[in-house]
Amino acid sequence: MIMSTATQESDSVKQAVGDLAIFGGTPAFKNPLHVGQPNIGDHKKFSERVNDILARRWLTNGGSYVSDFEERIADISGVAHCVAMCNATIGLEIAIRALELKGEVIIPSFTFIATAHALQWQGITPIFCDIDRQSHCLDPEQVEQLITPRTTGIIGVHLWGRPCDIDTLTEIAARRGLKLLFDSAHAFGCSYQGRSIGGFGNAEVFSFHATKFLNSMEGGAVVTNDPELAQKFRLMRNFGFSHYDQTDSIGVNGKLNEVSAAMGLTNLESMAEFIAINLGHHKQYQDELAGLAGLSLVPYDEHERSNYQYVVLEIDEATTGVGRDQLMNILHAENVLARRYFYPGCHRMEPYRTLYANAPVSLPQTEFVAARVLTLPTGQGVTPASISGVCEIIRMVLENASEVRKLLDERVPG
Ligand code: T4K
Repeated sequence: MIMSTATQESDSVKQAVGDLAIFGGTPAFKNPLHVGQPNIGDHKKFSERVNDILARRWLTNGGSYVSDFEERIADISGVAHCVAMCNATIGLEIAIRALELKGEVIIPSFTFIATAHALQWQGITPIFCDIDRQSHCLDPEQVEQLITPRTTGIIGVHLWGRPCDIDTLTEIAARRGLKLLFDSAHAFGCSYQGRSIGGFGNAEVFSFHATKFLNSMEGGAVVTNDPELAQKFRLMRNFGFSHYDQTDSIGVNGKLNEVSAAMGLTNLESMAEFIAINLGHHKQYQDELAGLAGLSLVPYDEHERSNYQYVVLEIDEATTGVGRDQLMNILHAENVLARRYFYPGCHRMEPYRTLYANAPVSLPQTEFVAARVLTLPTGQGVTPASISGVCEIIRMVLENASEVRKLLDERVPG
């Protein structure tokens, strides 16, 4: 049985703009309503597994919970090899090194900073590419334009769990002799043209961080159908050790521990319920925010499998009359901690803003999307009543946009 951790209900009805907490009213939620609250499976089963780990005194380094977890992830993703990692960032770093990427690698700027850091950390230049305005993923046309003699690879990111244009990227990588890696941190349990995410490109990297659809508290995995590459990942994950006292390559400590694997295994048993909850929440947001001009919810393709982990609003300020940041500040005052992932885009964050200040490329779609998106609370920790509370606030703000805007402007001196 899954125990709900939801404690918040919206208990302050907003009848007038003056009731909004940002203007002095009582916050709608007593406790913060987070984006990214963990989905947690059966507490009892998890405890039993932890007790077993303690009794057997095997905590990490080749433990049986990690190998069971790897088997299950490979099975669900339809790939031959899964190498569990302590997090996806280390997974990306290991995959990048094992694929022998160097020089320049093309990535989207509109992603979590770890995608860029995993390259720069190893002295490889991330070349920031624009995204497609609809999919929020790499624009293959610009990828092609950015290829230079120094380019060794492409990293696509399946943002929000919605797959990139995998076919076109695969074709470009093959034709131009480049490696193709996918940052699939958001996309465990999702599909592309009916095939599970995990088996595309040279390798894919999942994140099992607490905030992800499937979590092992901290954790990740690199998956591939290439046995030699998988062996390289395994060696690099454990300092390069192949036997006692023998290293075959350079390596790092990327190992997942047994308790994290136990958490991952426990949560896998509730995967179907997590998807059902997320899908229900997504539909509820869609229904309760319907008809608000200038506001749209990023859709998931009904013909594919999705984990629905992100509820992403796009706000067109010219139509709504209230900007994304204004709406976010209003929600924060109500204790709804909506997030503007992945603002302002990696190219505008340090060290990249300074390092590549003169990069010639323009990223209009990235800038456009990064200025509009706002992610809303979802997942097992959020109740339908809380979602109704969030939607009521958004609706009342947008239906009274000019009054809200006027009051907001009055708050800023000058
Ligand atoms: N590639 C992509 C595309 C990614 O999105 C990520 C990670 C990675 C690579 C790297 O994966 P990992 O190395 O992390 O495995 C969070 C996560 O830390 C990060 O994993 C994730 N992406 C990113 C999108 O979100 P923050 O800075 O938002 O974390 P934080 O601490 O603000 O947490 C988010 C919200 O979740 C908060 O409002 C509080 C809530 N929360 C968080 C935790 C940890 C809880 O309620 N309980 C919790 O235990 O980065």
